[in-house]
Amino acid sequence: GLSTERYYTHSEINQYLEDLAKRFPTRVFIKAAGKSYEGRWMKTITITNGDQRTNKNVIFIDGGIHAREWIAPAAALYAISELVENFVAYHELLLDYDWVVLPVVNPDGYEYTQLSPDTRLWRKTRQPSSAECIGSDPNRNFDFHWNEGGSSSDPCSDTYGGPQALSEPEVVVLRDLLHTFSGRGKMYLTLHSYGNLILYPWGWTPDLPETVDDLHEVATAGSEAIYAATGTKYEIGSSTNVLYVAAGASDDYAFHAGFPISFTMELPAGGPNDFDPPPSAIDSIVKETWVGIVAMAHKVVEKY
Ligand code: 0X9
Ligand code: ZN
Repeated sequence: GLSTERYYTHSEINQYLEDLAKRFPTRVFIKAAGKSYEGRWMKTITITNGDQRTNKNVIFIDGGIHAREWIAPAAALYAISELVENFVAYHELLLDYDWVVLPVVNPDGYEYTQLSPDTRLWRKTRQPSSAECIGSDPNRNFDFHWNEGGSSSDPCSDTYGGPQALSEPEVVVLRDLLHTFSGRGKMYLTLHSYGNLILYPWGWTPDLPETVDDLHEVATAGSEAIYAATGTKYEIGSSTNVLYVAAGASDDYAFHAGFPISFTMELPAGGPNDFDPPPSAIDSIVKETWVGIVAMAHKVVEKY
């Protein structure tokens, strides 16, 4: 089973996915969606109830767009472990829905942050961005209102949007994946840290989407469930209004691509630099996050 007592390496994460597929071959499918710049496989896991129905609705979760936000892949893995290893508890959430999870969108960056304390706070990809500097911010690199706010044009900055939209291979992989669910994709959830926020579109403009009431209702279900379970408070609202303008992010892209519900969930901070909850804190954070995800999924299943 999954350990919530430590952070996994990227290869351990891929190995965990493969092991699940071996143990539960009728319900779990692995797809190699593409490769990162440095050649690491980006694998998705599709979790079904095994009824072999195709064209079900889809809930898509990713984590690890930002390298240093280790709690995000950990929370994605916990979601996977619950849905697969404890699946009788989630009967309704798998009846008309498949769940697809990409636990680490930026595996090169994730591995780089695990190399040494000096590299622990790396955020970006690892593709050279200029003669001097490495990496673009994958969450500024999607081709929707790209470079229209909240991105830096300095290749050495942590929020460099890239030389052009979709310059990062990992972003192309995620973008292409999102399009394969067009029509079926009902909720897109991207896990980040930190801040205790459930953010919905838009992140490129202060204007709110027409369907803001639906977004707010589903987000509220998540924050209320978490508060009831642990007393942790999450703030909800549009990315621009609650946080800041940041165009070219995956949540706006997924919403624009047809997911009616699209959230960035900023998980709790921890550790000396806020991006490093100690291993002893993983278990409670990922369990609490899962409570919120389940509540939001129930709302989605009821609405769509
Ligand atoms: O800035 C980001 O990419 C996200 N925050 S983080 O601290 N994890 O880097 C927030 C993204 C919110 N969504 C949009 N602005 N579209
Ligand atoms: Zn982030």
